[in-house]
Amino acid sequence: MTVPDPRPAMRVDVVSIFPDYLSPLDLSLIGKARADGLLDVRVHDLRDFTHDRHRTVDDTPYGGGAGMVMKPQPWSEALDHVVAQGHSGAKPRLIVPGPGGQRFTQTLARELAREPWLAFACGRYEGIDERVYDHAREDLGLEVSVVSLGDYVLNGGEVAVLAMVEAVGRLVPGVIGNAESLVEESHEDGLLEYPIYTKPASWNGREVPPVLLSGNHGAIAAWRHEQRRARTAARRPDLLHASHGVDGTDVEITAATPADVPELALLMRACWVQEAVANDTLDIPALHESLDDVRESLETTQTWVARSGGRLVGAVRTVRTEPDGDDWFIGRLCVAPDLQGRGLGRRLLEHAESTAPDGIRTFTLNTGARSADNLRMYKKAGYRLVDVPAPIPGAVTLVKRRRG
Ligand code: 6GU
Repeated sequence: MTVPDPRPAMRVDVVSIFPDYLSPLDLSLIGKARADGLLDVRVHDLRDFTHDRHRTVDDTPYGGGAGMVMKPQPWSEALDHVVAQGHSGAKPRLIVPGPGGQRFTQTLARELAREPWLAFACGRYEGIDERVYDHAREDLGLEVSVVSLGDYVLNGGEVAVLAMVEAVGRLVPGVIGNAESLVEESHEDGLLEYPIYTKPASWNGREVPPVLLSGNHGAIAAWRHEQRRARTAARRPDLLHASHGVDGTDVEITAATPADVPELALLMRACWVQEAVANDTLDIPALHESLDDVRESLETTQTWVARSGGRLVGAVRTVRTEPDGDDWFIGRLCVAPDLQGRGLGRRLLEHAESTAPDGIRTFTLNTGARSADNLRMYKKAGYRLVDVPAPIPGAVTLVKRRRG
């Protein structure tokens, strides 16, 4: 038997003129977490803090305009009451739901789940007198956040509080038994979830995708990842970070300009640190290129940059080996570490070859003798190791004849 922790993991206070609106917090997982003592949720009626016969909470706006404004006095007394219940200086973080706030996201839900105490102030009508926010911040010393569920208007904050308490509460340790189910979810890593199926395998003439019945876990993982990517692209392209969509085909290759230099230098440093590790040496000229070196190289070579979704994801440089020679040198071919192995390097290589002027008969490049992935890609692209000493220790030279 487990002994319940005497202190709940999180306390939540909600102030509203419709306390009954929050009764769903007694149900389901959140209700169980309350019963188990993991969440201490207390709902307060704002009208209990009025002093007139009609229990008035609103009045007309100064300066005119539509609708009514929530009066400062009941709100300040309600917040004072909530804060007074804290022990030894503890204070809640105050969340005011409203369409004018910062967006409520999984990231914010995670942040709020780390707070020991949250207080929600549900506004109605056009909102709460601005001085209530000042009172909360300046007199009570609360951190105040206005938070919106999305770009649409609700009649009040109560529905939003239900959503936020559910999203935050389920992240509080112990509320959900299987912590793994928290990880494999839409939004947890920036992509939407893959489609899911259960028995029977054939239902009303509709089949479960065969790969899921194959028992091939690698194939299943690859299929699910592709489903997530495609679904996110279709439904929420705004979520699709460059790194998820890039497959070597949706990149744009353009001539590098001085504006590319800072990003280019950073990308090159990242790529050549990787090379330094693979080849166990710091003696690689590319690794030591400074910002100024990269800037100057734009004048002495033709540099190309690959961008995807605005992000610089690869680069390559070309130069005629001898002023009037027939060899085209391809150098500094690099691809962002998270995007390697998707064909982008090959595309940059083909681009570098395609820009060679008439009279070029061979392509030459260098790479680390132990840079296995690079060597494999270059050989597949038709390059052959040649017995020419490379200009750099530990490097090898590869050559390819131009076709036609
Ligand atoms: Cl948090 N409150 C209200 N009143 N309307 C909203 C909202 C919140 N989020 C979107 N619309």
